[in-house]
Amino acid sequence: MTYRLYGFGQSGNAYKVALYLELAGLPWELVPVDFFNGAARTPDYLANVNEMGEVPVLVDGERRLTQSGAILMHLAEKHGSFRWTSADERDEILRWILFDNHKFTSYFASYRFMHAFMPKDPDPAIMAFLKGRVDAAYKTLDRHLARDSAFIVGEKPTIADLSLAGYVFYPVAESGIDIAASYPAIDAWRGRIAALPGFKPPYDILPPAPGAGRRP
Ligand SMILES: N[C@@H](CCC(=O)N[C@@H](CS)C(=O)NCC(=O)O)C(=O)O
Repeated sequence: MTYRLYGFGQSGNAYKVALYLELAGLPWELVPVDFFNGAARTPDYLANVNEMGEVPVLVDGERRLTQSGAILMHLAEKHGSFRWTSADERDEILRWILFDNHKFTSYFASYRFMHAFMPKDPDPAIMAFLKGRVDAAYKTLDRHLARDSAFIVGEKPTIADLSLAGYVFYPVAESGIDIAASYPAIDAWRGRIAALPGFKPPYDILPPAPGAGRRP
């Protein structure tokens, strides 16, 4: 069985799933989504692919899964790679995946999208607000990694790491946020992820969709 993943290169949320599939050595193929030309908003997509109008979507046989966190939980449960080893660890992983979805990925992805991929220049007040939220979330993870462990939950990588790593490998020019300069513990942690066998950065796994914004 070959997994089918709906995604595109600029989507760090799709990258989270693609990275799992690559690192776990599972067979998969991309269903490219022409995102910047509205492909995820068509009536057909909403009715037959994802009612939330989002990528990623993973097709696993008869099942169609959405939400990167739920997909990662499903894959870890099924295949064992990057899985929890106890109920407590599972709770910790879920806690960090929720933090990622609500704060860490969410604000960064919005900021980057407006910085690089919108057709018009963004409103400076909105950018200032988002930048403050990005900084708070990144500082939270930076403190956690500086204090606690090599990976997000313990000394081995789990799906929590793959989730939080969704957006940290894109070129600095896309967001204007230099992780290496501002968040040293995150920078060291992403180096440990990049050292995992089979690792590839986002655009080496997923080709970018055409038509994105005005820069870089
Ligand atoms: N929490 C979701 C977020 C997915 C998401 O926001 N994907 C973006 C692309 S990276 C999207 O499809 N956005 C469409 C929209 O927000 O309308 C996940 O982790 O899968």
